[in-house]
Amino acid sequence: MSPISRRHLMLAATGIAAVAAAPRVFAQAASPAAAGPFMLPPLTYPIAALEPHIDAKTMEIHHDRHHQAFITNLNNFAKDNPGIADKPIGDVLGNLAAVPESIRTGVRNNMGGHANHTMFWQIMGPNGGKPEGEVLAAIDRDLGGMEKFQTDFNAAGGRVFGSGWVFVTVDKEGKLAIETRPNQDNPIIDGKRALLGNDVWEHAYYLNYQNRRADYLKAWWNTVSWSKVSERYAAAKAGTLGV
Ligand code: MN3
Repeated sequence: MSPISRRHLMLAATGIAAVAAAPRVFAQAASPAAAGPFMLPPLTYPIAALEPHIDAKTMEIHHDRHHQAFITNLNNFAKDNPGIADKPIGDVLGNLAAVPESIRTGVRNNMGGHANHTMFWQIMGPNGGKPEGEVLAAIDRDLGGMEKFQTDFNAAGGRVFGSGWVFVTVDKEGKLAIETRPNQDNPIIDGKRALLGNDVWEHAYYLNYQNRRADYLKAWWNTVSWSKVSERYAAAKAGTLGV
């Protein structure tokens, strides 16, 4: 091969790689470790992995921009208030009265958003499987079985007025309950833990579903990774579930 054609091939390959990698380059550039102490957790699956239920563009905007904005805001708060980064998130959000009044609402919203979305990315994934073992037993015992659970969860998510979340909380005995929270509040504020939850802010579904939140809530179940939910359930009972 001549040097010219080899160079041409290399340029072509570089160009293809650059185009394919563009969205992720943005995400990585937006979360440099040096800018911490708070960092955007990377997705552990490809950005298009949840299609057709959640499209890649929604995931990109949601993860790389919305979640990143919480991280950026928290890092700005931490410049003058490093204490908010020294403790586990549950300790900060579980005792908001100890946060300086000037940043209390900002910490509640942005750290809540960070906690909620960290959980959200974690409990989704391709080939999510079905609930089994202890989690399935708890769903049967506390939530009336899968069908009633999903119906009740979707109904609760549909009733959230404006922006907020629908969660399944889990206590240290492993007992489950459905609850909703406004804005970016997380059950951790009250010392509880979210086993799983769905984001019903419009940014989570508007590109694909527009105003059809009920359709999104129904389709979202296809994205739940039950093995991750099982890990979180075990961690909650062991008292080691962070957010
Ligand atoms: Mn969101």
